[in-house]
Amino acid sequence: MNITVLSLFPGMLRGFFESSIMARAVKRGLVSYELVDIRDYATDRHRKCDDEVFGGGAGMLMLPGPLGAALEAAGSPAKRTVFLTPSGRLFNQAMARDFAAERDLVLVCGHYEGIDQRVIDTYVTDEVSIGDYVLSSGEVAALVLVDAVYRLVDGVITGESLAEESFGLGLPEGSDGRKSASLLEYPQYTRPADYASMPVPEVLTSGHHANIARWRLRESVRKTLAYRPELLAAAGLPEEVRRLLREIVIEGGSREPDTEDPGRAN
Ligand code: 6GU
Repeated sequence: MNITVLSLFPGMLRGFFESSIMARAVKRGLVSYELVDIRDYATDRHRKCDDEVFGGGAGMLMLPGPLGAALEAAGSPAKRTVFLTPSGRLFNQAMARDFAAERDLVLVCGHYEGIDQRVIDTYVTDEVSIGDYVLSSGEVAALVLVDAVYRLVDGVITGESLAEESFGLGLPEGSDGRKSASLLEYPQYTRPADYASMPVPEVLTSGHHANIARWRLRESVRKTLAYRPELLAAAGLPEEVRRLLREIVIEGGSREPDTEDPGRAN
């Protein structure tokens, strides 16, 4: 996959592409990237890239001239072209998979109050927001999108890791087409078994795989109910999950699970 990012502050992006798993993916030829400084496409001697908004209002807008020229040079709109904006469609894992299937991706980072609508109409194929809050720079949002997308490109991370996060809970597909999307991850522990007088839940050191799986599913349901109850409103939750949900609600949602209770075993 080739990723082109258009920005007024490409220095904000460079460190990400030169570090960690992304750096390795680039080295292995799985991902290539280009960081384009929009200011290089400004035509006046001040390299001006923004101006006041027609009709009035606070803030400045990015000029269509330099940005349009940069987009043209990047191959938009023939290539999938994403504008990062808080007024876009809310980003999710299904969109990440959709973008990961593209050979080329062009991202536009907005600054100031945004960009001229005519640039959006001419070059942008997707307007994407990463969440219901306002960031001062589209660069941070672009990196969130890039991170979610490139790791889904074949070979970037092991298929095993992807399979685990997608299917680990053995649930039917959620609305985004992946199984794990239905429930949040259960709590995890490593050595030592007793840390600061807090022992690891006993069931996890029991070696009883069925009980461990039951405990994890139950904790996932409990956590999802507490943090993301809307995920549980989805139709088609497996009967086992709905049963756990009823039990947790009756308990008040906070009681320690008792997986050793034979009455609760399947
Ligand atoms: Cl994509 N950009 C900005 N500036 N703020 C945001 C956002 C994007 N998504 C959420 N907030």
